Amino acid sequence: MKTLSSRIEIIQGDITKLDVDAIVNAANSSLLGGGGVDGAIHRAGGSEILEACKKIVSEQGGCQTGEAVITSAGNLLSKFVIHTVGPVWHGGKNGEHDKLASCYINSLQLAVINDCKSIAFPNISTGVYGYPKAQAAQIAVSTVSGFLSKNGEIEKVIFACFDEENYRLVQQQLDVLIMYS
Ligand code: AR6
Repeated sequence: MKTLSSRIEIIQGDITKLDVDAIVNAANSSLLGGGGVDGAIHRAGGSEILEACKKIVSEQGGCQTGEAVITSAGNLLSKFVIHTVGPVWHGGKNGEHDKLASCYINSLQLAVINDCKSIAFPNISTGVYGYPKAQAAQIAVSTVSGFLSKNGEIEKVIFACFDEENYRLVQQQLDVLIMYS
C-alpha cells in the first residue's frame, strides 16, 4: 500500500471539474439542492442527479445530518455523487464535531462499497452552515487519514478547497500529518 500522505491530495478549485470516481456534495437533509457546492454540483451534473435524489427521498425520506447517500453523477466526469449532510454550527456543544466526522466516514464507506478508488471532498459545513474553518479542516484531515490507514481500498482522496482560507488551513493539517507519519 502507498504511504498515507501520498494517498491524500489538496487542490484549490471547483470540485465539479474533477475526474475522480466520486465527488462528495455538502447537501442538506431535503436532498433537493441548494446553494454553494450543492448548487454547483446540480447545475454542472444536470437533472439526472436531482431525479436520483428524489427517488431516494421517496424511498427513505431525506438524509440525516452526518449520514450519506449515493447517486449517479449525470454530466459530471465522476461516476458518483455522494451526498452528505454536514452539521449546522451551533457553538460546538451540540455534537457538531462527531457529526462532521461521520460525514467523512460515511462518505468513504459508501465509496468503498461502490468500488470507488478515488474521491474528492469539499470543505463540508464551512459555508452556509458556519462551521469554523480551522476546526473543520482538522476534523477532515484526521478523520480521512484515520480511515485510510485502516482501509486500503481507496487509493486517492482529494480535498477540493474552493477558497484560499480553507486551502491554507487544510494544507496546514496535511503538513502536520506528513510530519508525524
Ligand atoms: N467546489 C468546491 N467547493 C465549493 C464549491 C465548488 N464548486 N462551491 C462552494 N464550495 P456550502 P455547507 C465550498 O455552503 O456549509 C447548501 O445550500 C465553499 O467555499 O456549499 O455544508 C446546501 O444545500 C465552502 O467552503 O455547504 C445546504 O443547505 C464549502 O464548499 C448548505 O448549503 C461548503 O459550503 C450546506 O452548507
